Amino acid sequence: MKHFINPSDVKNVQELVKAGLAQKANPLSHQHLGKNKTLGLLFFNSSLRTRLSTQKAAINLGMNVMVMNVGSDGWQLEFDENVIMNGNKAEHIKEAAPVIAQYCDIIGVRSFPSLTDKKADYEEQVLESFRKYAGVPIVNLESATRHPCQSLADLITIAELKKTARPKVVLTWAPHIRALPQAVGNSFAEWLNLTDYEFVIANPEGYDLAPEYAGKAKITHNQAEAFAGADFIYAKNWSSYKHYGQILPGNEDWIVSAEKMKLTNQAKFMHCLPVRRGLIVEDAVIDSADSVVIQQAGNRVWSVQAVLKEILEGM
Ligand code: SN0
Repeated sequence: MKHFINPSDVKNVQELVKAGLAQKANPLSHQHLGKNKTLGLLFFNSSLRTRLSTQKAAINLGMNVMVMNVGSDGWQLEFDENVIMNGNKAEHIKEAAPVIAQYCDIIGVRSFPSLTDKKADYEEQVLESFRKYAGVPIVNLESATRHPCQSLADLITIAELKKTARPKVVLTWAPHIRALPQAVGNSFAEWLNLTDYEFVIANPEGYDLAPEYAGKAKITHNQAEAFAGADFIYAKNWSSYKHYGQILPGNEDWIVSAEKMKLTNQAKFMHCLPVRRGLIVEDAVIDSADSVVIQQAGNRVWSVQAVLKEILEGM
């Protein structure tokens, strides 16, 4: 693997899931692989799990780690080509990326979408510019349209917990007060579509994900129908793709409730976190024995450790 930006960078997703489980069983098995290698983590946005789990995975692999909140501590970066830089952006990505690459063997980047410029967001201007100008492997720590480290951790979690070969997995939209990216939903769908699990996406009208991400999933606007017989309920809010970046009125009743969970096949409750209790999910659900959000977050280490290991092995 050279980069880890989207699933097409991965040779075999099932093998990567297995590699994650193997790292979990034996975290220090490759602790010399990253010796004298430096991982740079660049955050344009907030992070808890991504930052700490990636740092932990790198430590397990013997790497050195440098972290920078480039969004708040760095110069504002220009990504457009052929512009006169007479605004508030002091540095161009054409200099910033190759400079950082001289200090780092691998660069991880977190950059959320603008949610105003659909074209730039869906062209992945920030991540693709790093890929183009850094010349070292790039790891996507949540970009405008994807969160592959999360999705790989989610597949690892489902692999650990599934009771049948082909569980019914439901991605359900849930309400939120802020306009959030589609990245987690997009990415979960994109990766689920690479398994043979039964996969249903439930969301209100106007909230369909971009078709290239929803892929072959069954899409329904009827949440109760989706929940029926489900083995996994994965809750996530996202703002509208169609009415780009908007929160559409209504739909507060899409909260994941204990009542709705009764429709399922005693489904496990999943969420990538951070989660807003009382909006996305009732306390009774996230505090129940069927909630696996903590295990899911724990698996973030093994997901990114499998990715870093494969990149290091290819260097
Ligand atoms: C991010 C998102 O993409 O939805 C990160 C998820 C891993 N979530 C948020 O920004 C939540 C912010 C909030 O106010 O609840």
